[in-house]
Amino acid sequence: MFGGGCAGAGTAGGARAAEGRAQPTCLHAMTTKRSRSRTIGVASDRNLAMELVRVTEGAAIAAARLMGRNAKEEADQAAVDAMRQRLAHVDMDGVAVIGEGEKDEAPMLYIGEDVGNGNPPRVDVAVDPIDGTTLVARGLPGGIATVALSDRDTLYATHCAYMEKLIVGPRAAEVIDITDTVRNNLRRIARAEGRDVEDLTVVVLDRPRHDTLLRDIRATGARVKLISDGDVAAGLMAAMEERTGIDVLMGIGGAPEGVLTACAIKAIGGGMQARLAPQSEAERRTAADEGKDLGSVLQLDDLCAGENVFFAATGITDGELLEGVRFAGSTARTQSVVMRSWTGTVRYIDAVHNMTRLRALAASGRARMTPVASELVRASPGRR
Ligand code: VTB
Repeated sequence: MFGGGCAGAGTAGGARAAEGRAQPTCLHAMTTKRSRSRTIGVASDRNLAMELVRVTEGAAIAAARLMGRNAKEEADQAAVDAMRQRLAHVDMDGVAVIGEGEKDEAPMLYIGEDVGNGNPPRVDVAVDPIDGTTLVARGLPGGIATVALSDRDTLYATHCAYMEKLIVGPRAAEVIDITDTVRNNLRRIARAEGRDVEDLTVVVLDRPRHDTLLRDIRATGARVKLISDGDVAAGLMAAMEERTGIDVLMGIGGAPEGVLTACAIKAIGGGMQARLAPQSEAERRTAADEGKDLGSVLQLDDLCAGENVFFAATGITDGELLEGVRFAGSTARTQSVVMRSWTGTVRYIDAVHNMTRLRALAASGRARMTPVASELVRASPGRR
């Protein structure tokens, strides 16, 4: 729980995270280092996910304005800016451990960057302002904005770009083994689910590196769903079996996305195993420099050792998990999901943002009070 300082720092995951943590990699991060970290002595019943959703709503609205414009960088930058601005107002003493964007050299929140207003609790922060930038740039389904928080020193830290993942829902959580064959895993998962392998649906990123994996899955008779991007949402769907019709996620995707997904799975209660999967010599060197053992299996608690984990995601483009941002008349409508590991509560939040009022607040200089105001002003038709 929050309190007592570095919860999890003594755990395997916590120790690894602390050891792997990089120094701030940009001037901004280095100039904002605070010395006012405090610990809290009592457990807090705050559900920070309820505050995080305002952050993801702001990022989603900012990115959605640029949907389909074939401008990945611009959309990403808009989402990053909105997220950074909103995170600064959240009551927390956070450090960005996962700031997606390194792999694609995209705009990002930097690893080591301080986030939040410096008040307790002390937390690790993982962000992906847009998971599925290409989806948003092309107006395709499945782009989301997402943030997670966990007790300080409990998130897996790495600069490696790629990670092999195996994700299932709660019923099959105990039967997966990423070191075993695809066939054996799918057989055990089907048994745990009380179904035939032929009735399982496995979601896989559509990449040439997955040719053998796909052949192995298809040889078992299982159904396959290929996605072009967005494996955070896909991982959530695999764990949220009752809502999505997807049972398993397999294959190699982004490592930052893997840690974010693990945060959500701590709340949903599914199963996840992972292994770093470098795709280049440079990445292998990064792993070696970080002292990472490429053979070792990362369990859910290695990826996220926190007891208090909060996750929020908002749809940018319409997807199977979440609806995208809809601009209509003087409103913008968003759909989000928020989760908290302590209680396991999962909430879906539909919000209607009143553009007219928020624009008036922005004009009066009081927009800071309203996290999405500036995005709405930017996003309102005819303003750009
Ligand atoms: C996935 C996907 C992301 O990276 O993690 C993917 O969810 C993996 O990397 O949206 P490659 O695209 O290089 O295969 C993203 O596409 C983000 O870059």
